[in-house]
Amino acid sequence: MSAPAFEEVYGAAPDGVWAAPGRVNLIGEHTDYNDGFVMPLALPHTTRVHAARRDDGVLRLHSADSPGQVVELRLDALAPTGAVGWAAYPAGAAWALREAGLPVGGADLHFESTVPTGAGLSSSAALEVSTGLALTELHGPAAQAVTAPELARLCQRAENEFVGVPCGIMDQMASACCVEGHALFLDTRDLSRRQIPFDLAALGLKLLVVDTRVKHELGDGEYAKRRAGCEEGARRLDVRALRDVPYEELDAALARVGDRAGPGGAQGPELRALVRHIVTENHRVMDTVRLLEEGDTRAVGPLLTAGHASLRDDFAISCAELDLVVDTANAAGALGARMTGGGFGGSAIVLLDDALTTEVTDAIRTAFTTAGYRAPRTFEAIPSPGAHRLR
Ligand code: GAF
Repeated sequence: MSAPAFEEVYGAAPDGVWAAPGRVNLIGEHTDYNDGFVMPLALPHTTRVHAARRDDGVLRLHSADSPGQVVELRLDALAPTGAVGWAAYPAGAAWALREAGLPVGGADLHFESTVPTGAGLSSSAALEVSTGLALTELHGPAAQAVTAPELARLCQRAENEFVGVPCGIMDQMASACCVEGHALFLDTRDLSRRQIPFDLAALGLKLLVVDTRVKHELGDGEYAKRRAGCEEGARRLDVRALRDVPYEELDAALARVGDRAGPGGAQGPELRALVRHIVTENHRVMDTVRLLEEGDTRAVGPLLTAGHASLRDDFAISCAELDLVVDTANAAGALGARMTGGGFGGSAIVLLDDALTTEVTDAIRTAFTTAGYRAPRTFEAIPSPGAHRLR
């Protein structure tokens, strides 16, 4: 069945259409809630919202994925309730904009998305940011004054407080601020950023995304546990966030974390492993930026693989399917590979010579079949624009 258009749902044409992309993260995983460094790039996969302004304080939401089900909410009654389901993301974005005092009113919204859900590719951020952009642009100059990073912050607040997921800022910043042909090097402490040219085709290289189709669920408590463990590590080291632990002082810092169990029951060795991942991962991001800026893109491969080992062994958020992608891709001649996003399933990325694409992809497929896993979905990560108005 084809998706019902805005007109069919609401009986009139929309005022405009906005799009916000999903993302893959090249490197810098779980560093964002430690005030650290990340380097995502936007995907060509977007959430598009067809939107018409309303001036009666009503927000109506409809998704092509749930045809015929219109969610109707009053803006002045929106409150963080721990509500589940897709509508919590756009409702949360509207709530956060209004909490920030922006003169955002009602709207009729119809969503269509090509961002795979539960694949670690930021479908939630795409939903929040597309909503935020549409609402601010529909409701006049005062609302339009919000900058892209401010919008990202508000969408993060929507996810943290309205939806109840304790995520960092990376996904919303990627969706709002990425630039076509570039990776976004972001300091998540102050949101300072640099767009790093990322033209792999010119170098005969490719970045593949392999969606294992193992569903990840950020809300299942494991993400929050890692976050709490990192915060405990920072407390023991007497720093504002683990970003402040210098790489050169890692051994001394690990010794200071000690053996005491943490508040959530995490043992000393587990806390030390979390700290080690964050400190080494921030260092890998800086190395990646340097290599890309020096034009030594091939040398980024081993950093990706080292990042994966750290996420698997120290942060303990990989899974058998993700490990199989990484090991198989590397054995088949890739330059490097790693899981990307929150973990516990979702997607991996593979950096490889373009000429090896078929070989590596086939090797991964065969390995999945042999292991009895569901066939993965594979596509190229083409660095695409951040959120924008389509018409
Ligand atoms: C998820 C979160 F939403 C991000 O904030 C980030 O922490 C990521 O996992 C891990 O790097 O996508």
